[in-house]
Amino acid sequence: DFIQMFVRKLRGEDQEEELIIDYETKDVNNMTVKMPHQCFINGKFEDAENGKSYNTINPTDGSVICKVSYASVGDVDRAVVAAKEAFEKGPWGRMNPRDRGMMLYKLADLMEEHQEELATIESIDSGAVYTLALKTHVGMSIQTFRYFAGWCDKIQGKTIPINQARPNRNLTFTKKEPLGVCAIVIPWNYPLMMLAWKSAACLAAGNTLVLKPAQVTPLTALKFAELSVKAGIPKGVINILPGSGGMVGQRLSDHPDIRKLGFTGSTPIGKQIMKSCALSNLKKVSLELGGKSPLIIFSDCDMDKAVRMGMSSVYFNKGENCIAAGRLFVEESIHDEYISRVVEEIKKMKIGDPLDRSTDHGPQNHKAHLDKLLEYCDIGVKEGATLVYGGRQVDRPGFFMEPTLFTDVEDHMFMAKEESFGPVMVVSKFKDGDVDGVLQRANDTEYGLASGVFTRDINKAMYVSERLDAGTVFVNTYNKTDVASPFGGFKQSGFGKDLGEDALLEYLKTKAITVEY
Ligand code: TAP
Repeated sequence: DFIQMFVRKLRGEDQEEELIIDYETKDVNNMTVKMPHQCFINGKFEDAENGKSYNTINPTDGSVICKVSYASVGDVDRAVVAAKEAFEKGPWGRMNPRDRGMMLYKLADLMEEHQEELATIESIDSGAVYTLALKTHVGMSIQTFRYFAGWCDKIQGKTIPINQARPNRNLTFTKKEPLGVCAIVIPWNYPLMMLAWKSAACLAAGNTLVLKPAQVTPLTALKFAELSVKAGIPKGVINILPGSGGMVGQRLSDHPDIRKLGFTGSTPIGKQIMKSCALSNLKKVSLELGGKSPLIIFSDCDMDKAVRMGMSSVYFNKGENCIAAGRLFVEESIHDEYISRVVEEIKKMKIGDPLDRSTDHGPQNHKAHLDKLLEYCDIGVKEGATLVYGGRQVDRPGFFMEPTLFTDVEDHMFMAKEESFGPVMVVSKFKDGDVDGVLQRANDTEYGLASGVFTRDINKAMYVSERLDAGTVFVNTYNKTDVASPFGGFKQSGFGKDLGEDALLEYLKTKAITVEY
């Protein structure tokens, strides 16, 4: 078909060069998954330069899935050379934007064709419940590529009436240009989706990239690399390096030929990255960092909805969700009823194998994270918060934690301030009718990623959403992110949006050209 012809034309000399992949295969979830496990540099899968590898672990039972290449600084440097060459001299830079869009659509189609395989790999590598992995982790990744594919031929500048336009005949216009080689560093909670959110915007803008997945969840990123070759994306445009943050991530931040770094992860690492980006070559950065998102539930809410969505605001994806509600403020008159309704619902949650279609709650992503969550709960108990439910590891193999509920959490406590990033609902009461008081407490955090409010009073909802100091406000809903809507935080939750047109602009620079005629 046309795309295949086009792809062959673009690949030119490379068309005879077949992609060789040393797959790890596994029979799981009623299918055979084929997983690339090596570094992906300049269109080829290859071992790390120093031959090192590490094990990636299945959190459902703690078993080793396979060995994965452990990239070194030398691998980063080779990948950056390839990305620079692809940007400056390869077909990617010369291609017209509509054709670039076609390739990204093709990539999205291939991801869809492989969605069950991708979701299965995500499920075994990250512990994501398969049904959610299919719908959200993989489903939204596909939508993200389609959305940004559509932007490729709509990247436009402006004509600007400068003062000299008359009587001299001058014309100023702007062009939006790609930045060049971009680095992307992502966390483990939504491995493929975080890749998609950043890479799709980056590629649509015409850049090339070197991406480091989280060390604990590298497998869907490497599968994605394989699909990118099948979609005809030219060599060097996408490079994927599994490895450590301290080495690969740090080198990407320091590298003199990288012009932008897109990061999602913790606030302390974000600060370190920004510093390194500044000191090396002043590369542009965008940072999606931690959160402690407040959710305010007023007594005039739709109780059923507030219970259902309040639960998912915390327990969605085992709480490993950047916009998870880190603290719920419940109005005093409904507090006790709300808590007993939540307990009732927690008891119905099915904890188990994430590949089982009836499972609601899978294992935490990795062992160190589970340990940190258990310690988080211990601190809560020691400080005097009331542990109403859970707080323990589930007695079965793997890294499972009980969905947990704390009440009587006071403002000075560790739990009220620090993010858990796990299935821990942290509830505080507020006095009936005290809208300004609860707003003040909700905003008393250095984070500002997301927030939410439940009330049937539209005026109260508007008043509260105006005053919540966060990049996202959900009113009578939660977790409703969409590829077309900008996503990102205020304050120490970072800056620079993912998704929507705003994300595209993060990966473009503006050139002003003035002509006298
Ligand atoms: P981090 O420790 O910050 O790790 C994130 C990524 O940065 C990983 O790939 C990590 O590599 C890498 N990294 C570590 N040190 C680095 C360095 N010196 N230079 C460059 N890269 C480095 O976060 P995490 O524990 O994986 O993820 C949990 C945190 O991420 C939470 O705080 C959560 O709020 C935040 N998060 C935020 C969002 C959004 S959208 N704001 C989304 C998801 C998660 P390794 O693989 O070696 O650790």
